[in-house]
Amino acid sequence: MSDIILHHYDLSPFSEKIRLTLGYKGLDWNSVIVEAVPPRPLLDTLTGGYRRVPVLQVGADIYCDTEVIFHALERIKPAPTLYPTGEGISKALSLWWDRSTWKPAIGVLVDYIGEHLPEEFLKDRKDNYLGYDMSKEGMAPMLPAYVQQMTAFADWLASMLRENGDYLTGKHLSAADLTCYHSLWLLRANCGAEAIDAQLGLAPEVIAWMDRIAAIGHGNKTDMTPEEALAVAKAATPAHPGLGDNDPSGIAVGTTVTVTPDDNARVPVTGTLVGADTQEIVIAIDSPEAGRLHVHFPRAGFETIAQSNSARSAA
Ligand SMILES: N[C@@H](CCC(=O)N[C@@H](CS)C(=O)NCC(=O)O)C(=O)O
Repeated sequence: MSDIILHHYDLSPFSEKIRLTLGYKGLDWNSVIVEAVPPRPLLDTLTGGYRRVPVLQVGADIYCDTEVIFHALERIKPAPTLYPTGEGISKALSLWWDRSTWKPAIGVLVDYIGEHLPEEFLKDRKDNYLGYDMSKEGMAPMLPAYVQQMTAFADWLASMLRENGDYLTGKHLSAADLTCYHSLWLLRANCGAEAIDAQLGLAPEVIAWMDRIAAIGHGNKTDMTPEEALAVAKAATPAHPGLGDNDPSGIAVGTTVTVTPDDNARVPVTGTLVGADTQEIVIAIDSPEAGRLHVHFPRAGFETIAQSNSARSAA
């Protein structure tokens, strides 16, 4: 049985990035479908309360956020690489796309399907995730601006594809392709490809690139229940983080910290620092249900605050 477990739901575009990554790397994986609206008590036990989706689990190691999930899958199976032109360009493009297009994409999406979104979904997204009202009426006043933004950014994709080849950073697919694909996938899948292609003026290069990415597929998955995933975590021992005591702000291993996303769903996860470097932080959490787990986060886009005072002395 594969060690890789993805907690996700079908309509989640951030999950689609990772499903495609699993397909691209030819990895077998276990699929745990979670509710689109919390509560997700078993997933909360695994993450310490991080509330976004997807989450990757490998035994007792839990990876929160697609950036650190990319990295984990790259470690598990280095080839084909997600960083054919280096990590910097892929990560920078990914962060730009996710941060700049998420709200505009939601604005365009709800213009098409907003009336079908249940009240409890909208309330949850406003109160606990986005912090704004994503109903059709709530987003409508800014719709022209959302279309303008998406169109501008999609043009940049076209320019990259014209200059660089089949993929954004060159001849080979990178993590940036999977990221920049996902919100356009969300729109085309839910609103109709023809309508979105016309509204956002998607260039033929962008449409052909999306077709190439869609053709990757999701690889070989096996369904798993949340209870089975929890049992896997409980039976496993976390891997050595292998990052050392290298937090750039001087927080020492052994310190109690909170790790919180800096954009939305700002729920702090509390644990003991077990490893950190400039790109990743790993904290240990303990619970009777899952035993000891190591929870991994990227550094970009997250804030780590020491709660106990055991800062490393500056070298
Ligand atoms: N930066 C995060 C963003 C993840 C994210 O926003 N995911 C959406 C689903 S596509 C989400 O969690 N929505 C709220 C929820 O499902 O609870 C990542 O890259 O994983």
